[in-house]
Amino acid sequence: MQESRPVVLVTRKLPDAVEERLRRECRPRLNPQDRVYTTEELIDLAQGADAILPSHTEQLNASVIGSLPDSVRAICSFSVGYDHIDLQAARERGIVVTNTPDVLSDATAEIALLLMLGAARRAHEGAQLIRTATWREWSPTYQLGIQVTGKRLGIVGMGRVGQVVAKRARGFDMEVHYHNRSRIAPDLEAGAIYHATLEDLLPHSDFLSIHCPATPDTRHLLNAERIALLPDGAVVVNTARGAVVDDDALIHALISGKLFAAGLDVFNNEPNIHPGYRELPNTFLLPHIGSATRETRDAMGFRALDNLSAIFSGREPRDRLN
Ligand code: 8YV
Repeated sequence: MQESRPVVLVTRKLPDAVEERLRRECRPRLNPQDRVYTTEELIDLAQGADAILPSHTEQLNASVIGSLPDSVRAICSFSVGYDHIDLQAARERGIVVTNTPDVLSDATAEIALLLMLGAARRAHEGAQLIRTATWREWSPTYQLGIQVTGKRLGIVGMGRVGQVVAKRARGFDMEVHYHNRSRIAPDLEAGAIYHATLEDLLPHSDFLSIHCPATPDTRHLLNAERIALLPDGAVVVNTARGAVVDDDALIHALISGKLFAAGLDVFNNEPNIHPGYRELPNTFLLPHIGSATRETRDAMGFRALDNLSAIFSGREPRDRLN
């Protein structure tokens, strides 16, 4: 009998439960060493594969997609973001592309809140004092941060993650403002105040949390001119993509005191981030762990597999992007 299970190139080591299901439902080419493949290796390993299950660490730009073998019919990404995949190039080659929305909204919103709190309450400096045994004193004016409770939160991109962040922020009595390409329905807004332009939103944002995708339009969306529109002493948080922020402008504003602090989980050129961030005491930095919970990484894998299995059983995948 001819084997009908699709051959799937899985570029990164996935959670055990996901790999078990992969072995049951597909013929996976796994990466137990979890080495990040070069483009050449990826193209080589894709020979004869029916599908690729990449993470955001693989750049599937037009040239890579153009070099994939004809056998590849689907790219089911283990990510909600898809800035690493050229959708148009994939469409032209008849390759279906999917992502994993919804299942990581809670985990990513948790990290946004952690960054907000950590940046505002100087968690990096405090932790450093403890770890380096340099904590010498307590005083009423020592290590003063700024309070999150009751402040205004500006959300850039009120999609799935932005909406969960707004909901959690209400638990801190924050007044939620947002900018989105279009206004969302009143029941989803839940009292959040819509601003038709980013320029309108910024002056209302004591805290600014970025949740828009990285596209050519949003590249360096947070630049020097826009940072200048934030209230003095604002806190900027990014759990979306580094490309949305102009690093030099953000670092300059953190040094000048225009901004009180920044909490960042995503960066340009990860993991070789702009060294300026590391040198500043008022940055609270995490290594792209927005969706890194056991529950969520399982759910992302299963969602990618649901999409894959739909495609190879002739059904429309739930999360088709192109
Ligand atoms: C993932 C993310 O960890 O899903 C995304 O877009 O940024 C992260 O939460 C990563 O992309 C996995 O490929």
